[in-house]
Amino acid sequence: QQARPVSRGAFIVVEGLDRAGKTTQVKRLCDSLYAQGHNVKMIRFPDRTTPVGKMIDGYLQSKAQLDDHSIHLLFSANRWEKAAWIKGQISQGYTIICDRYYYSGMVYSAAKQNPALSLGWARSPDVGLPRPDRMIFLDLDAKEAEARGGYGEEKYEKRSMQERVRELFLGLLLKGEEESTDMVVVDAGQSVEHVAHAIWKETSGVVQSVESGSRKQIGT
Ligand code: Z5A
Repeated sequence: QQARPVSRGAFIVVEGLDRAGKTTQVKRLCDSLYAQGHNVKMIRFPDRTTPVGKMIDGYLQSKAQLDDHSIHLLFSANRWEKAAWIKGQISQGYTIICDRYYYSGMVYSAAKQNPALSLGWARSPDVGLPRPDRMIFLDLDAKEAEARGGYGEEKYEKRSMQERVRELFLGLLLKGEEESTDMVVVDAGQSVEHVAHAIWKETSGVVQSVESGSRKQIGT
């Protein structure tokens, strides 16, 4: 289908535990939006292709040791590297579907239980980044996530860490700030089809209203 002129593109983030199905669902959502005539691009964090991303990759693969604060700031820098690109694409009418964002940044660092690294501290370096129009949290029990393929190869892929991460993600709903108002929880324990359908229900209307101009500029 031919893409139609739009006011701006939407910015949709998909979050969740490792193996919750983020990559699978981001691709499906892009395909569905594209099939309906939307201009759409996907992006993922960490972006391991940049110099900063390569440092993050080394850390996640336990090839490099880094202080908790240092790695946190690298994850944030990795997002700032792409901030202007995201804004530019959105203003040109592209809807961006993003696999992980600053929510992961906050909760994974806070889940380390380093007393000098609170959730509040973890949010601060990301303040000012483009704010999503909707964040979908794919909620999955840590045990179920573990049973899915390839689990256990990287730094944070341990049951206790994943359980704390899930708790912190769900705790964002109670914060009463933008993290909670932007967030919708989808049960990721269902079939791929069912999860895709639930995500579609929560995002297609947002994309339509953004593109038709009923939502203002992208927030920060
Ligand atoms: N991290 C951080 O600490 N700070 C930050 O700021 C950011 C990230 C941005 C790497 O992330 C690590 O970085 C991550 C958080 C931390 N923690 N660790 N370790 P990543 O995004 O590169 O890695 P990941 O989360 O592990 O991605 P993933 O392995 O690609 O998982 P996924 O995208 O959620 O799942 P998937 O690839 O779509 O599916 C995984 C498997 O499950 C696959 O075999 C599928 O076929 C299967 N699957 C998918 N959906 C289903 C359903 N519905 N049923 C059954 N099976 C399914």
